[in-house]
Amino acid sequence: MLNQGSTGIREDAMAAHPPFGDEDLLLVIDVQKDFCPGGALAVPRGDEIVPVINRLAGNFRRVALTQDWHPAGHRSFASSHAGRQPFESIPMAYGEQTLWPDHCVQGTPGAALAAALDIPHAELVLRKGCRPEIDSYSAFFENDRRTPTGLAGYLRERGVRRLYLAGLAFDFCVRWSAEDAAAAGFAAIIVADACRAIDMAGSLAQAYVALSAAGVTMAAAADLSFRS
Ligand code: VGL
Ligand code: ZN
Repeated sequence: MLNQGSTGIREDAMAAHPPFGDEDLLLVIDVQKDFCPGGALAVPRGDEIVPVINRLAGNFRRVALTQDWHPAGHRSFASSHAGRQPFESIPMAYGEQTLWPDHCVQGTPGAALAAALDIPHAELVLRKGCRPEIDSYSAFFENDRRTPTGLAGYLRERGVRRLYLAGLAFDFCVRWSAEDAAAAGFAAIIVADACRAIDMAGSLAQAYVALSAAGVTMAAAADLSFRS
């Protein structure tokens, strides 16, 4: 027998509500074809996180996505610098910049979200790295570490207090986004098994040190499913 409350609304419908509330938001970083196996800047096993993120997203009322979204000839591409190879580092006006293979070029198939990503209720898609002269790892600030993307303002105005982060790559865009989220006053939790790392030149070890210093915590997707 169905338990009908005073409103006449079936109470078992409540069970379908996500356990996270309006102050919690899942921020899915750069889950794009170019960062998955076969893509231009493939993160090892990057595709494995897609079903994990899809499941996780079902627990959140609020989800936002980011897309790395570079113009052709972007300054972070090794191909824009004569004699330079991908994964070398060079000084730029705003500091050291790793040079990457051409990736996530605006409007190309590689810049599209991974085809299997299935989050119809995502409320925002933020594109970053759009300016030709400057890279943007973080969803909050470009790589000069001063130019805001506007995301902190959006989240504050919309009442978000706690951010759960997932995506690619753990040691670059997820790391910088999480650090900036914590610095901006949000609680920041990385869902570790919903991320994969590039792991180059010590980047993974550096990420762990920086994240722990920034007060970012790590969680597992399975643990979050039980939170109420
Ligand atoms: C990323 C390198 C270059 C990332 C983006 O999403 O982590 N990494 N552009
Ligand atoms: Zn990029």
